[in-house]
Amino acid sequence: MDFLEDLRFRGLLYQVTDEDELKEKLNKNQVTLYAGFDPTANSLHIGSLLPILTLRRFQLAGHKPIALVGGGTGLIGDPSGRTTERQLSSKEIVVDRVKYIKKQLEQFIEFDSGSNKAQLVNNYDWLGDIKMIDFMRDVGKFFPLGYMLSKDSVKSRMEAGISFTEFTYMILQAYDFLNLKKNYHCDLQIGGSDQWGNITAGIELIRRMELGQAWGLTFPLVTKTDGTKFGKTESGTIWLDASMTSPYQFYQFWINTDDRDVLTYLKYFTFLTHDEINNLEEQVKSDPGKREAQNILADEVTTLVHGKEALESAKKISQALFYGNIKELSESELEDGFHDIPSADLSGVDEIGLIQVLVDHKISSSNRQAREDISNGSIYINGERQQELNTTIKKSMRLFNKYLVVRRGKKKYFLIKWQ
Ligand code: 485
Repeated sequence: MDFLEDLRFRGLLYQVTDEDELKEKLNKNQVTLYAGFDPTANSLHIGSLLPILTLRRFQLAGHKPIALVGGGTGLIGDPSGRTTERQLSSKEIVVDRVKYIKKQLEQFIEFDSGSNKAQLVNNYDWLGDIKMIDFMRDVGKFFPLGYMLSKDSVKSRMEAGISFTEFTYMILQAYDFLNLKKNYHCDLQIGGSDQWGNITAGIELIRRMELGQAWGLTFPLVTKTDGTKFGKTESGTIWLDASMTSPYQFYQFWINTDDRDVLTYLKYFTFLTHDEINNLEEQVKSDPGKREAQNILADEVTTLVHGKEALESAKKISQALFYGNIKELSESELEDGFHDIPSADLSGVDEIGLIQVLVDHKISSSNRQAREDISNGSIYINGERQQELNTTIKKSMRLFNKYLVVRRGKKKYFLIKWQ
């Protein structure tokens, strides 16, 4: 199938310059393309996954991706899609982040072999040495003020304010494209829809400097039907780094996808075929309760980002929490699974009555309720049902010498720790 048509099926085509020409070019030749990632944190997050996977789709179709890390632009700050000025990051911090981000990118795109192996570049390598006067003479002249002011990233900030620093960001990104066109034969830049202004600024600069034609392609911003922000949960951003968001939390994020979003995400974030995706669409319609599409989505994306083993462990934790067989978890699996669950530290307390625990930590709403909960069999300790009203929590009951998992009913968990 035509490559752009695959992107269209997946809902990944938002804006394209000269679509017909680009289509022909992609069908005829190997095209070098790039996407840029600014080092704004120590890890990429699932928002960056879409551009990374799109680079990979291009590579699988025979094209040559360049992943650009913004070691230079990261020192300036892109105003696109932001309502307020960014805090400048220190140079040391940015240098550090670049290292982490490079490592992560290498996980998703083939950098080592093939005629279309990817390249990793850092724009600090060319932006870092630019002389101010030269830059203003050689590049600045191609940027009429009216053109710059008409960009959304600037227009939307006229009220709230924008510094000269962020105002000039688009010129740096345009200069990157120019440089990659000149030195890497890069003809296409891709990015999220917030990048359209910066991408077209580059195309325009290339044209004005008579370096020929270049193309741009954006994909939509990922949204959630319930109106909340994609990639964030109550406990924060979903990062790609396993030490910042554990594979279990990552898996849970995808498993919890709304029925109304799951098809969109399967198209965006997996490499399943159109037939496989269409089948899952049928399943969501005919048997939504089974959550087959969510299961496949979570399996696919977790494997892609964290590997098979981490997926198995994430599923094991999920199962244990669902069925209550807590004792099957290793210490780290238990810690991972209970990361976001209410807890209390009872260090120094060797023994305590079960009823008191239930009342103290509001697991049951009152003394009377606690007794009732125990009698009717809805209280579990470490997965075992407790029906004795006078049960005492003893040291010997602790898992790994420091945890006690209390559950009320099917789902309500509470963790007690001893340090
Ligand atoms: O030459 C370039 C230099 C820097 C950039 C791109 C080209 C980075 C770009 N300005 C940017 O800020 N990108 C965002 C980032 O780094 O987090 C996100 C975009 C998103 C998607 C992704 O990068 O918000 O839409 O393009 C790759």
